[in-house]
Amino acid sequence: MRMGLGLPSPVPFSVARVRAPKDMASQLTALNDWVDEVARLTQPDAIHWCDGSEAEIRALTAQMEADGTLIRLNPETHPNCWLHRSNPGDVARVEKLTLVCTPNREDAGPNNHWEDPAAAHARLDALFEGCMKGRTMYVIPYCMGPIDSPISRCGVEITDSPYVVANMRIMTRMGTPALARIEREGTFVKGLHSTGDLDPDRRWIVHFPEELTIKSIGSGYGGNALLGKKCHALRIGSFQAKREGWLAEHMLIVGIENPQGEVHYIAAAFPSACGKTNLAMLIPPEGYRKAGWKVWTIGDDICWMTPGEDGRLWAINPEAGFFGVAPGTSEHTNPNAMATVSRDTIFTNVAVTADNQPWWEGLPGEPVTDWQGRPYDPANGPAAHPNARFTVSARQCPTWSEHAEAARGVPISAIVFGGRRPSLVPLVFEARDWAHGVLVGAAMGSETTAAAAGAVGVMRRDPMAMKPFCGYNYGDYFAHWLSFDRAGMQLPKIFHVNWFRKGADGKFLWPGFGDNLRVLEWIIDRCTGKAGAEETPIGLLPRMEDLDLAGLDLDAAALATLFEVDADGWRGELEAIGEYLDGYGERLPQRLREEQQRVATALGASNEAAIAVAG
Ligand code: OXD
Ligand code: MN
Repeated sequence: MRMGLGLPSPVPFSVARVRAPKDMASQLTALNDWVDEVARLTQPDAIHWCDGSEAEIRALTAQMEADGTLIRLNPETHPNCWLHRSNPGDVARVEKLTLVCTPNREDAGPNNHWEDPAAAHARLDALFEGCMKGRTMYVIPYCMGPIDSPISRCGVEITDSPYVVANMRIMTRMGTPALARIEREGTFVKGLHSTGDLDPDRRWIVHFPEELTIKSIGSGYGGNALLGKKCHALRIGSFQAKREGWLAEHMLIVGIENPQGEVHYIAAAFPSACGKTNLAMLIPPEGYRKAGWKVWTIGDDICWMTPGEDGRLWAINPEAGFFGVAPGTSEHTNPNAMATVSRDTIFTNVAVTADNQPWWEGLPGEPVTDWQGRPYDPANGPAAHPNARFTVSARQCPTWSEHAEAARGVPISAIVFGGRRPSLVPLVFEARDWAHGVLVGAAMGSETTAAAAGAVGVMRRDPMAMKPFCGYNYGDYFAHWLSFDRAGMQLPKIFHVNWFRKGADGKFLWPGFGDNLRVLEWIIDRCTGKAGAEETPIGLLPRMEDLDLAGLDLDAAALATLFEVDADGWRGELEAIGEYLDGYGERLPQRLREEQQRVATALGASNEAAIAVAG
């Protein structure tokens, strides 16, 4: 085997090793042995250990430009920005090919696709055999979370995709410092990835939580291939979190600074492509801006929370970048994201304009080439793929908070759940206590989006927005959430929001985006005891006077709908929630069932068809 660089000359790599550095070698035997074992199986032409340096990424980018993996975008308008066109059949996560393999099937739960671990290893290893012939194998040591945070965890991804290396460099703390931490800790998550032949019939994303191992083959798409993200930080992470007493969640983290200079951190779970990135970078409405409100971005997708000595939940964003959905992102919806992606960004499956700028639906201007590289023709569908993405360092965001690097994380004041619910679910309500909040999260539903392969716009239950990401039985996961309600804890309050309520004309009733701050203000004021609320069987709702609606162009009928509690509709919803929870059988904690029954009973006792709170 040639242990070279696998790069076309004259592009030099400053660091190329066939084993971890000598001074670390004794502690890194397990890593070296695993790399040797993978190399024997996959038979790459060359092995490259990634150090994360500037020189390394420059060389790799030059190589990808030379072979067409990356196309340079307009350097005047978008310096150091690149377009990657994926295989057209490989554009999203594929849930039906994503498995959680625990020795006991029940431990993976009905929420996961399962296979016996030994059988899965054998089947996957047969696919990996010789798959890197003619390719370079990259070894990527990475750290999820600030490099010196006790909440962070490390992993090593082995991949044959330079595109994955370039993305992992943005999305994680990758390279030499991560290798040093692995040496100190002696433990890491093993992730083996190959794009294979991209044949969907030979595509699998397989997790072995008890072995802290991931094997992914046949896809180069972010959620399937950047193994630090969904595979490690959520599926394996949630399993580790349960074992170790913390939470790994599909949540953004945003800091809201009020005019008095106090910052409250909110962690919010929404299913994929439901606006987490927009909320994490929200621009306050003008009146709020003038009054001195500010928003600070910690993370837009994943949150690891652990109890601190003070009993509060402290959170880090394990990621270092954003892998955001491009379509719909614009100066109107998210100016901060637009500023963030104006340089040093990898765009995947976007369209391009005549002057070679990235383009997607929602932007001004005209595309000339679609995401597949064809001349743009509306008859072929959208110019950009609906799940087109940008990969960019979080530090480039104008609202990036330096507390994103804080080793102990940030204290969470409120947890918010939300989904796309065109009917029934009011704009906002507060759970009356932690157990009720866990039920509210467990009962979450949302319409599906283009972030995963399959039908779009279909309502499905997505507890805590973790349906595609919970690495173990949801019944045990709900029990884990409930277990935080214990002496000594100062738990955040839990809320539910619905930005997606529609009127009879099918249009959204709530303006959303920056105006969501009006709702967040009420949430924060509830946490500090400053705002009032009205009790209803489904939770606490703001009264009109509790929300700042100044300057909003909303008619009385829209407001009434946004805050109505339709008791009949909710009785049906509670029944459906009960049936859904029953699917977890014996693993469902009794406490959650009791909570569902408590709310159902309260609704049953309310004779009115509609409970008016908007008075
Ligand atoms: C994502 C997703 O990419 O949730 O964040 O699909
Ligand atoms: Mn996500």
